Amino acid sequence: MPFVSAPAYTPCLICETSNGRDAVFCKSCHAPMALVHEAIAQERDPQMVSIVGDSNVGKTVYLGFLLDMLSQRANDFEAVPRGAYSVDLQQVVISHMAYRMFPPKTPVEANEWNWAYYQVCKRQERGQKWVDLVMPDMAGEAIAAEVASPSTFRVIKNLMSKSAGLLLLVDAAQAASGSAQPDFFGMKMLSYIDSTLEAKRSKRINLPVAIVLTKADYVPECFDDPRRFAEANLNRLWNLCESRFARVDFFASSVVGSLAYATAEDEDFVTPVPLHTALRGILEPFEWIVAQL
Ligand SMILES: Nc1nc2c(ncn2[C@@H]2O[C@H](COP(=O)(O)OP(=O)(O)OP(=O)(O)O)[C@@H](O)[C@H]2O)c(=O)[nH]1
Ligand SMILES: [Mg+2]
Ligand SMILES: [Zn+2]
Repeated sequence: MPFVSAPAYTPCLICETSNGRDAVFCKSCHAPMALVHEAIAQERDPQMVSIVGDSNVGKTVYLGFLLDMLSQRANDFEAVPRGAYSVDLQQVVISHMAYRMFPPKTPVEANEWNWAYYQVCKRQERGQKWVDLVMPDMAGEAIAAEVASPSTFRVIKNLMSKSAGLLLLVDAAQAASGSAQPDFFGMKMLSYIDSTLEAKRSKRINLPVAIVLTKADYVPECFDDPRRFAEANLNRLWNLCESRFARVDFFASSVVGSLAYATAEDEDFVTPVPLHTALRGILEPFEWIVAQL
């Protein structure tokens, strides 16, 4: 790779395409080039943890609160954002929720996604464990398009092949209501990962996958036993996990304590209004992933 060491060019952290030194986004995959500059300053290869799931499962909300909890040093974690852009997502989510609104839907264009680059430290009895994490907030529609026909969104493919851990978000409320959509989406996602990683048929995939059942406030029994809930309501996904993935665990999460519903006379839809924030099960799946790294 002749360009890599040439000072006028920098390789993208995600897809390794050479970009001009002043490029803001990678010309090939639209990942922010600021990630590269942060990574160079760290002198350590960052690890990617990807948050995937269908549109509207709650990825933006989950990731925003996760980053916020980390920066408030929850559970002996300490997190340092690298670059001001890393704080944007957290800020969008927290400021919307303070006004009792959910944040807007993530745009499908990759250059409009928020990326967070955090140095995260878990204090343990035997010293500290630092991990450099890169977490993009991808749009569910883009993920669905990529899964349906691989390489539509190259950034997603590159991220998946480089991820050290995966958080797969699944809408528990939708699954509990009898819809098969979450189950099928989860299956498609994992079979996409399976083929992207090109693991041998005979061997199970080692990538740690945390399956997060979101909106569990609608289905409280989810918190009691997320595994049992998944086995009963997401049986196809459950079976695929058992046969192809060596490290999987199930978690339930929710960000709201109570909801109200609002509508206007000239509107034919109902908007959920988060009356107060009550975080449950946000940190646990992340903690599990960090322990697996
Ligand atoms: N009851 C409840 N609703 C939630 C929760 N989290 C998210 N929601 C609802 O789910 C909607 C979608 O959440 P987002 O985080 O924007 O979903 P997303 O996965 O980022 O969706 P895309 O950006 O389209 O991919 C929100 O507007 C809320 O109505 C939760 O913990 N409990
Ligand atoms: Mg989103
Ligand atoms: Zn790139």
